[in-house]
Amino acid sequence: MIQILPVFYSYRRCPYAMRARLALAFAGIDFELREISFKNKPENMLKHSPKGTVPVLILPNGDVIDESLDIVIWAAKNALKENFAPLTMKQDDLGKKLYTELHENFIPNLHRYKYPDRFAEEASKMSLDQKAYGEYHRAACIVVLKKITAILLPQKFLMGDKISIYDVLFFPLVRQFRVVNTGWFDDSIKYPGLKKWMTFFMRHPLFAKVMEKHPLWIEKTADHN
Ligand SMILES: N[C@@H](CCC(=O)N[C@@H](CS)C(=O)NCC(=O)O)C(=O)O
Repeated sequence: MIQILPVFYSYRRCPYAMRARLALAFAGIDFELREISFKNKPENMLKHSPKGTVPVLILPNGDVIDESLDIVIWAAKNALKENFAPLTMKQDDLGKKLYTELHENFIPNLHRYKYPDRFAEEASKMSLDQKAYGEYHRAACIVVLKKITAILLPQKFLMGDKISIYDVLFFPLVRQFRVVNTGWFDDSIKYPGLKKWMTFFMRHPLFAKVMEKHPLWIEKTADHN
């Protein structure tokens, strides 16, 4: 019997694609990974999702899910393994608050910490040089990390003792914050709850699996269907 797998358009280092791959992996859902280049996006991907961002998941029935949050929720709802707590955003107020904090506060600050050179005008309005501007936004990220740490102190994961969609949604972004300056992060951020949580994911065999390198997907005419 030929099994038709969902097709997943991905970019290895993209934290949004990462969270979606991780959710699918924790849910035990297999997929055909197609690694793309942003300079030459596959036509089939653009046909199904003209906005041109990864991740894009195309289900065997033709349904397209092209927002990482929706893929994570879909994975949770269709999980084949019981260690993924299938929560949805609507069911949980703390989760909703965390998600808003991540997207409206942490990510914009992370972006400015990571790419201060892209915000020269903003920095000059604040009378800060590039370094000070980056550090200002790094400090804003730390405020969020402290909140996460407080949640993680008495429990293993953000929603309790089981991995939830919120862990999977947050982890790749916190990891990205770390890799902006790994040495500084490892020396300066000593929050035990947060570190334990990060280590759990970083050392998890499924994380290693979803971070495996794949050759660039070469599109053939037949894939345009
Ligand atoms: N809101 C989207 C954001 C995805 C996103 O921004 N992906 C970036 C890569 S990290 C992308 O595909 N960019 C396309 C480009 O740079 O051309 C989601 O969560 O799925």
